[in-house]
Order: sequence, then structure tokens, then C-alpha cells
Amino acid sequence: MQYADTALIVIDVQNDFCTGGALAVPDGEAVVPLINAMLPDYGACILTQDWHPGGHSSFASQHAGKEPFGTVEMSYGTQVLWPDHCVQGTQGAEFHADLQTDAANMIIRKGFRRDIDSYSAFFENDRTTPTGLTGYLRTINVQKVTLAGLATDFCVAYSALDAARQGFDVTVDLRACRAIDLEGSLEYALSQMAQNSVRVVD
Ligand code: VGL
Ligand code: ZN
Repeated sequence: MQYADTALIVIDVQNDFCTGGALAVPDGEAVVPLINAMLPDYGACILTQDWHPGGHSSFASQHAGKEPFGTVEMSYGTQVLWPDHCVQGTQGAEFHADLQTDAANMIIRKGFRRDIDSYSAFFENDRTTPTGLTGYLRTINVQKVTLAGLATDFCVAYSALDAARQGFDVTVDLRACRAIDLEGSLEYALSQMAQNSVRVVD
């Protein structure tokens, strides 16, 4: 059986990134019907799931005197600190109930090591520890990827930039993405994608 050469990668459409969640992305749940409508057009669909152990080092609660949305220096560089979110096994870490997860042929969990965050579906935040997704996509003969999901300026952008760096032909469908937009992070992410051969549709 031959997979289509384009995969849809759906980033972090989880309760904690939707309204009422611990790290709610404004209007985050609006991506769900759009992504559901996109699914039939792709021969392969990969979902990512932000999946942190309790006490993860990206949580502000683990750093004395720090607040969410501040930063801290880690061995691998500057890390934004977040409210506790997407803790393994919690309701907040579950996919949005309306997301058609049955269509997925792979779920990549990321951020499960306490001492390192992972925004990207391809590499952890040191930009070198692989999740294995590149190998999976190459093995099933995928050359083009389309990304959608949450959040545009963090996990979607990091995934898109890594995908381009790995040699995939990359499109981000901004209609099916929503951003956190922290101190210019959306504008920065869009400019990085534009400079690194990521095609953006909106
Ligand atoms: C994300 C911050 C922390 C994301 C995940 O999915 O964009 N952002 N963890
Ligand atoms: Zn996270």
C-alpha cells in the first residue's frame, strides 16, 4: 500500500490549549472543525500531544520567584516558563473531544522528559534530540507536510522550521492555527518561517 506523499501534522489540539484550559490559546478550539475537514485530503495524519510529567522544568511553578510567561536559562538556552499544563494522564492533556483522532495513524508525544521542553514535533528544545518523526515520515515516503494546530508561534512554528530543516516541503495552514502571541512572538515566528522556505497559507 502506498501512502500519499503529503502528511498532515496536527499540533497539540488539547484541552489545556483551548478555552478554559491551563494555557488557553485565544480561540484555540476554532481550529477543530477546520482540521477535521482537512483530514480526508491527506494520506497520512500525525497528531502531536504535549505530554509533561508533573513538575516539568518548563513550569513556572518549579522555579522559585518566577511567574508564568517569564523566562529562565536552561542548559539548552532560554526557556519560556508556562503555567502547569498538559500533565500526563490529566483531562487537560487529552485531545479536544471534537477532534477526529480516529483518522490519525500516529500520535507523537513530546515534552515527557522533565529537564527539557519540546515544542517541535521533530526535535526537543535543544534542537538536537530527535522524537523520531523524521524517520517515520521518510519510511512511509512522505515528502510534503502541512501543519495546523496550536500554538502558531510556538509548537507549530518550531515544528515547521524543523521540518524545513529536515528537507520536507512545508506548508502551514494559518486558518487552522491559533497563536499565544507573547511579546511579538507571532510576528517573529512568521518572519522566521518566511525566511526558511515555509509556505504559509491564510
Ligand atoms: C506549547 C507552550 C508550552 C504549544 C506547548 O503547543 O505551542 N506552548 N507547551
Ligand atoms: Zn508544553
